[in-house]
Amino acid sequence: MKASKKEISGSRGAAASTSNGDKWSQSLQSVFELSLQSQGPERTAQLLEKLADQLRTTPRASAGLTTAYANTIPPEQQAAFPGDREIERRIKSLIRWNAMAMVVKANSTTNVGGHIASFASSATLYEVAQNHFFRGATESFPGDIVYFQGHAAPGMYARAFLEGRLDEKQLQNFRQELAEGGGLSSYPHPYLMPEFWQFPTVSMGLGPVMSLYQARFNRYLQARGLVTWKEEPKVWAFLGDGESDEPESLGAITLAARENLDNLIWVVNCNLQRLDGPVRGNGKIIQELEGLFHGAGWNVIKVIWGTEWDELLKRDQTGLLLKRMEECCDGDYQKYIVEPGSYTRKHFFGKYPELLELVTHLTDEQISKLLRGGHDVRKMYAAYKSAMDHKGQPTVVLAKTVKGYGLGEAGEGKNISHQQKKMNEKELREFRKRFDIPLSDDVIADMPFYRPPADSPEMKYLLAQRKKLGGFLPARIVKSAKLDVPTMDGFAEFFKPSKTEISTTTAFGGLLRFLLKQKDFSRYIVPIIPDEARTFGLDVLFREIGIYSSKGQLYEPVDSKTLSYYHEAKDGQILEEGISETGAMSSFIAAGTSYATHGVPMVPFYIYYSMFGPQRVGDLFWLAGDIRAKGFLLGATSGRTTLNGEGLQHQDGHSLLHASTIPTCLPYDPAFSYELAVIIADGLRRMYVENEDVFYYLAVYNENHPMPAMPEGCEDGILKGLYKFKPGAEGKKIKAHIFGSGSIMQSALKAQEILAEKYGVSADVWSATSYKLLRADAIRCQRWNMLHPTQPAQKSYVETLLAKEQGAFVAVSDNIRTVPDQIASWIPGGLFTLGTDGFGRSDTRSRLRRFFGVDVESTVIGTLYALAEKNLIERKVVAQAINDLGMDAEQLQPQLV
Ligand SMILES: Cc1ncc(C[n+]2csc(CCOP(=O)(O)OP(=O)(O)O)c2C)c(N)n1
Ligand SMILES: [Mg+2]
Repeated sequence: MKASKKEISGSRGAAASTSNGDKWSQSLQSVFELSLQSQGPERTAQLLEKLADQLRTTPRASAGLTTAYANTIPPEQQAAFPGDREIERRIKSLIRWNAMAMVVKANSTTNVGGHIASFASSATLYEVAQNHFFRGATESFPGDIVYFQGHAAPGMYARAFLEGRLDEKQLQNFRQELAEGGGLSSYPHPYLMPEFWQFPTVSMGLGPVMSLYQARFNRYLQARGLVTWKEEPKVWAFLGDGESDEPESLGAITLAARENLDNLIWVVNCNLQRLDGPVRGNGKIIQELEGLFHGAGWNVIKVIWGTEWDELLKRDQTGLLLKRMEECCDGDYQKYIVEPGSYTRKHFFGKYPELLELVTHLTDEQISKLLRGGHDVRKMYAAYKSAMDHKGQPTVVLAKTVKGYGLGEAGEGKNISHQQKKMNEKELREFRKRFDIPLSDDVIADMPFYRPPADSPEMKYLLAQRKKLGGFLPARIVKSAKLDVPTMDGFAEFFKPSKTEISTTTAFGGLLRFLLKQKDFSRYIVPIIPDEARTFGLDVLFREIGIYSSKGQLYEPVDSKTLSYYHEAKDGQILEEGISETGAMSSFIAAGTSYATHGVPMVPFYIYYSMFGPQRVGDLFWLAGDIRAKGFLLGATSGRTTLNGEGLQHQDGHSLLHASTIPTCLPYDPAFSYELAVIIADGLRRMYVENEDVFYYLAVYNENHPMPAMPEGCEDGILKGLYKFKPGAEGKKIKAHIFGSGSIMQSALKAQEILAEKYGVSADVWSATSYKLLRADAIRCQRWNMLHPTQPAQKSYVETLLAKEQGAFVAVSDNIRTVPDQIASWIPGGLFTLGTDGFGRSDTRSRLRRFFGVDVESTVIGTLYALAEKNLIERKVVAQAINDLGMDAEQLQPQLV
């Protein structure tokens, strides 16, 4: 197809102004070279910077953070591709086929879902890395750390199948993990496939942010001398362009530049589409991301065009091709994929007659096959090589691809591509043809998986490349390593009564400092704080163990003369994350999985403002379970009424419930120092000696009160979740039981006295350290009993413990009632619960506790009411108590709906 004469003459203006532009560009180039010669590079840089500043303040000038819509690496600077392109193409095609077949097969008989289009677009991004860059773990190298894009999981399974690591049965059972013989998890889940996946990624944004903190944690481990690597592993994160919209994806990228994390490489698969449609139909996501990453101080490598475009760009003397590339928006580029080559000729090249001229030698078919950079192994290799060699900055590779590449009519570049999981026979045949899959017509409809014979060139090549690179990835290899943790006896000093009244937060500070003094153990501790150390009285640690900073301390801190000055050090132990709970939680996860990632078990203690825990970053809490993280999370300033002045957005009465929802999390609500000590001592044993993959959530409070001595023999009860702390007065006929926890234990203890003195009730006070653990145990028994109806029933711990107790049972806590109610079904005669449902507000503790109904008086009245409900006392006694204790029956209540 040729452009008409009229069209060519009509565009002279544009061409003329471009050649004018060329002259300017040449003049500037010679001034630049002259300046370099006479003034030197530094002075030239200053001059250019000055000019750039002027440009930035010129109305309508660009911010100067983006470059042309072209590949960052020009062809002449491209590292040569060292592989065998043809064999790699064949391997990749087989992986494409198996990945597609896995999803389509699963959906032919079930509705389990799956994705084809994401991996179809990123196959080359992974294959180049697998054949040439990702290094597996060896004796002397820890292995590169790779965050695989969640939706590309079928591609990773398909490769592992060729590698002989997964069998056909497993592929057959993709997303059917409960099927006979087991199956493959939908996405990367180390909890479900602990020998395969290392990092969960599918909740978008979490992979990217974790990778930043992982790369920084690798530096921390090195700086503290906990690892010595001859070669530093790279951290690779693969993400989608749509995923970049998540605040977690981009919100912390400046950290990587600030910390000079040249051990970090991000690859953004810019297929221009997300789930519903284009990522930036009216703009260009690659340019937007380039500007952002440049602004954040990253090295940016754009891989937009495949090799065939080099020739066209070279031949284009007018500059119009680049201009045309820049003026099209992503919506246009998507259309060029869906439409035939003739459309691209007409609408892309056809805008300028000179461009039509440029492609007259190409057929429409050839035009439609002009590749995007992310599908060209040579371009991707050059980009990765450059990223690997880059020093001083993290690198992001922005690779342009096509969503659903190769799916043709079934979903290439279409808005429905993401959801596509079925293909008809015709589409399967086309796919087979396009990728030369050696399967015959009569089997194609069955979509058999295909693995070439072991002695085929493909298999030999694939295995040889991985062998050269040290082994397979992904792979999660846990070398069991025990820590020399202090035993329970070692904590004896915390089992004694405190000399003064203290809070459980202060008690924790003491415990942490004690642990930091344990010779062979202390170096494995990672204290993590998001800008709140002073709130928790932990600022003393600044001087004692230092705050990690890759730069040391380049200034004299204003408080250098004080005892706990702000001490930053290259080998500092504290990770002071600033105001980023997401960052701090990512560090917790990096440290808590170090036992698996690096074979170095680290013990994170992440202490933070309770309200900004699971409510703020709950998805990362959930992920901590999936990734099998270990460590201690401390929700400080816990309790809706214990933290009093801060009000509605700060007062937390529900984190314990959130934490209870995470299967591998052990949530505790200790009331006393010794309970905290017992829980931490046992946690260290379970996680770092028994190697259990669990983590702890501990609620700690800021209210000072006496810390009693540990009663004899209560350790087991503390750990299981309930024990009798203080029996009620003897010689009283009426019996009750109050479960207290956290700071509100104080209400229970005072209520116990009043009940005995004024109302003749003997109330035992129990410390309920973990309702979730009690419930978990009860549920286990209940399910067993249900399924073994004719056998003697099992009895849970809580049922056994309370079996002989009489009277009424009451729970009181500084959390919503749902926390204690978790065990209500197993309490003899039911449980009456007092809690802090509703929004917090600022006031004194006593007024707040009266308002919510968890103060001493409310506890007394609640206990009497529970007794009256059981006809164990008369109702008028309750009314009398309301009167005696000055309770306003019509007082303001927390609003609940
Ligand atoms: C936090 C979160 N929100 C939503 C989703 C659902 N989701 C799965 S894939 C997807 C689109 C992904 O687009 P993109 O990041 O561009 O990846 P691509 O498949 O195009 O490579 C969405 C919205 C998710 N997995 N995680
Ligand atoms: Mg996308």
